[in-house]
Amino acid sequence: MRPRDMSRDWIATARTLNEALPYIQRYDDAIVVVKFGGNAMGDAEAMASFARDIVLMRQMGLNPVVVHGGGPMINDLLARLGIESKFVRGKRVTDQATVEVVEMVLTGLVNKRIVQAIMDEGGRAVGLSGKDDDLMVCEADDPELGFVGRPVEMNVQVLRDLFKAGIIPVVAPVATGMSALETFNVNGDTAAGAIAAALKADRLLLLTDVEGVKNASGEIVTQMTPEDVRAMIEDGTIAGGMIPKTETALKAVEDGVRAVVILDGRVPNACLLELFTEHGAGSLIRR
Ligand code: X2W
Repeated sequence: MRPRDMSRDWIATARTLNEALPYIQRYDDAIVVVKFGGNAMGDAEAMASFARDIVLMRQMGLNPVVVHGGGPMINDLLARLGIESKFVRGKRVTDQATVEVVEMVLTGLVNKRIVQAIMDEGGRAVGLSGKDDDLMVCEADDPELGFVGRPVEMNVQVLRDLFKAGIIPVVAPVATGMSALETFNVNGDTAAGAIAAALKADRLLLLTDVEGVKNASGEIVTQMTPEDVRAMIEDGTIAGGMIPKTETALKAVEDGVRAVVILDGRVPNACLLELFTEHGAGSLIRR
C-alpha cells in the first residue's frame, strides 16, 4: 500500500528537489570544507541533522570535508581534572598538560562522535588529525600561548585519496610540529581555513552560533569583498569573536578559496540552505 498522507505538502517537497538541480549541477565534484564548532554541535538531534546534510552533500556529488572544534568539551574535561582554561585573543593558552587533554578530547571523543554520526546516516567517514599523513604541520604561533600551532605546511593528498574512495574526511585540529613528537593545538577555524586553502576549495563554510556578519545598523550583510571586510574591521563594525573568524575568511580567500560563508549553524540544515537554495545563509565573502 502507498499511504496517502495529506498532512504534508508533498508537492512542495518534490518541487524543492526539482529546484535544487541547477545547484547540484553547479557543485558537481566541488570541494566544500565545513568547520563545525563545539558550540554548533548542540544535542544529539542537531548532530544527526548536521551529519545527514554532510552525507547528502556527498551523495549529490560534492566532496565535503568536516573540520571540527570542541572548545566546550575541552573546557569540560580540563575542569574535571582541575586544570584552569585560559584564553588570550580567543586562543587557548596551551601548556604540556593542556595539549594532552586537547588531543585526547578532539581526536578521541569529538572526532569519533562525528564519524559515528555520519556512519549512522549511511555515509562513510574516516577521522584523522593534522598528524595523520602529516596533513598539517605547525610552528608555535606565539610564545605567550605555548603549544598553539600556526600551520606552515599542508599535505592534503590524503584528503584527495579519501574523496576518490567516496569517504568523508573528518579532521581534528591537532597538528604535528617540525621536530619529532611535538603536538600543537590549532584553533578550529584556522585549521579549516588552512585545509580549504591547500585544497583550493570551492567553499569554506564556517558554522557559528550567530546569524552572520552584521553592519553598523545590525543587519546581516549577505555578501562582502575582502576590502569591505577590512574596512569593517578597521571602523569597528566587526568586533569581538567575529574578528578572528573574518580574518580566517580573508586569509582563505586570499590563499585561493573561491568563497567563504560565515553562517548560523543553529539554523536547521544550514549547509543545504546555503548550497542548494537561492536564499543562501549568513555572510559570503569573495573577491
Ligand atoms: C581550540 C581548538 C578547538 C576549537 C581550543 O583549544 O579550544 C585553540 O584555541 P571551537 O569549538 O571551534 O571553539 N584551539 C588554539 O577551535 O574549538
